[in-house]
Amino acid sequence: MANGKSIDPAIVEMLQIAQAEGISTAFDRAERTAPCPIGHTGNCCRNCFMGPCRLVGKTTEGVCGATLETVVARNFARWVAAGAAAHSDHGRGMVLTLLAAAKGEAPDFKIKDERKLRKVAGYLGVKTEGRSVEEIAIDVANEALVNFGSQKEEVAYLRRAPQKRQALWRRLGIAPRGVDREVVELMHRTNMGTDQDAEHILTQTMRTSLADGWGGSMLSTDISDILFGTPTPVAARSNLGVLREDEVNIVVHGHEPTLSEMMVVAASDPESIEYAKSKGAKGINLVGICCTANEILMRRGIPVIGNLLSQELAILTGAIDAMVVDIQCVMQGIVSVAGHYHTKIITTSPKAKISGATHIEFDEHRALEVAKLIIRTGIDNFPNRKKVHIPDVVDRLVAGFSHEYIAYMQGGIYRESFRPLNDNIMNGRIRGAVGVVGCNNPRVTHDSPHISIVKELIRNDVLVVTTGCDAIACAKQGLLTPEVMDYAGPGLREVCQAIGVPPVLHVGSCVDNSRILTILTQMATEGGLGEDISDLPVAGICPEWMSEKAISIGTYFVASGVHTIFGVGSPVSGSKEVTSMINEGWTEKVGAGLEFEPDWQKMVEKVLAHIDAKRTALRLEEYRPTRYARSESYLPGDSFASEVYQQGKYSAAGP
Ligand code: BF8
Repeated sequence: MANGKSIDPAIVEMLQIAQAEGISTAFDRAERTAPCPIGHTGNCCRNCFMGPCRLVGKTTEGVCGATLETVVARNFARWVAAGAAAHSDHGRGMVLTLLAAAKGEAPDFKIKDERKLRKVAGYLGVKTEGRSVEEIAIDVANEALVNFGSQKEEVAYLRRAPQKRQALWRRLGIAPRGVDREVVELMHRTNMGTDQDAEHILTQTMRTSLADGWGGSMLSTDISDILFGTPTPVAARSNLGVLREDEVNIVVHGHEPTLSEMMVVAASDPESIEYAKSKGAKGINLVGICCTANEILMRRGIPVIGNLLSQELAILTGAIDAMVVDIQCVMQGIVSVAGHYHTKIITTSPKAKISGATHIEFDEHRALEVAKLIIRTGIDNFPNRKKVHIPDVVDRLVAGFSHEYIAYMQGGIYRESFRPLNDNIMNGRIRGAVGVVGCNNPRVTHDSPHISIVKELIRNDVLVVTTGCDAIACAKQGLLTPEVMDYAGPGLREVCQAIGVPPVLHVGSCVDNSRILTILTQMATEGGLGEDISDLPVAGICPEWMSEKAISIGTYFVASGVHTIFGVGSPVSGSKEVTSMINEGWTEKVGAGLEFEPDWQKMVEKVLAHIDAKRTALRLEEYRPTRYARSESYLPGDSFASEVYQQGKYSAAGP
């Protein structure tokens, strides 16, 4: 049963247990539930009750006369609206926490990164001279809220993009106003009987996605850094093997760093540890799943035990005393899986409850108190454990590559820049760079496309930056360790060795894809690689996507000038016209297109061809794989045999 479902050995092991115990997970639900063939390709219109209309076979228009293009474009647009709303509502939560912290109403939160606060104040036009940190923070938070709700003004952060890109957005009429307005307008336009021109709908779709990427998400990243610290490299461990048989295991799962950061504090509170000991445990082991894990991994080195498809299987270990969830990517199925074990599922967001779960609402005004209560609830559950089975699978990793650190690592405090990266792309040591991001989807072998693509890219001298569930897949397979350098192409390896970083850089959670926009802007403005993001030899890949959020990210990557390819399947394949509008059409408009390609090898081929075409257009050195690292003193595979790499066992797992 487990065969072919995952390449993660811990998940394969747990799937066998699920089968033996007769417990249903997303893996077998996916097998039982074939995708709806009409909705899958975007052909189903359910925007009014004259339908739903299924535009298949001879039916080429809905009851209202809506054409296939209109229906497919509207469906795509609504995915982007929902994805942008999710990221941005999360971002707004961060801003409200900053405001409460600065006003002294959320005393458990402090401003950790004053330098970043001042930088963000500069972007938002907030005065800093002669003012206290709190005064600046209040104005920054209020200005950020104005940006969320801006009715006419462009989002302030657009000014962080390359000049040429800003001018293009304004010319095309897609420079976004506040994300709240753009999302509402897109929902309005796709309401029955409003915008009925596919291309026009898709243009507003780009505008909405930009309000996410350069608005809601970028603000979320920045405010999280101000509150919790801007990440710098940190060593950590991953996968289910970090669960402890003799400690209280508490998993945080979801997306918001506010609760998870406070959980880190509460879990190390001596009183809580003593309480855990009074219940027979040796201590408290806090670990994470999905993007909230990425947040506390990047800043605190808290272990990450899995990505989207790990959430139910983790419970099957019988070792999780509490799984604490907030928002997004939390499967309802965890409650029924937990019903077979002692695990308590605790929902915490006022926005998200799950029937059958325990709800302990998080309140930033008394954050530590609530976090301690949650920890105590987990501890109280420890004596109820029955059979425990923890797979002996652990890997090591290095995370924490914020865009600030990436600039710093290329020259230190006095000479930080993107010059070395640009120079090495120009001379061909590095062929290009790719952001590999996004979800898991049980319609493909769990983690397999992620890992195959990343390995193939670094082998071809392509620097990889990663976020979200791709980053966690890489973490679980040792691809975020310096050892993996041995298997990078020779030119890329030389550069990474000189700087002292792995060839795969974990830059954060999904809202932190905004860090990639900043990195690309810095590359475009550093000089030598054109003047706009669309000139750069770079691309985006989302191999195992499933979420509306991923579609919003893909669209803002493209609207920012990054050609992007998604795996799994296409939600617009029902219309050739829409498929072409978002690829060839957008390439003409914004210099980048959005493609869907289920075959991972073809994705890599396309991306490499795209990178090489950009190199040619820039008149850069032709990429030659054997040109660099000719010294015989260091050869690929010196430390590990290549069979070891193929088996994915190249990083020696720590305890
Ligand atoms: O926001 S990568 S499955 S966990 S949507 Fe979700 Fe996709 Fe994972 Fe993070 Ni992003």
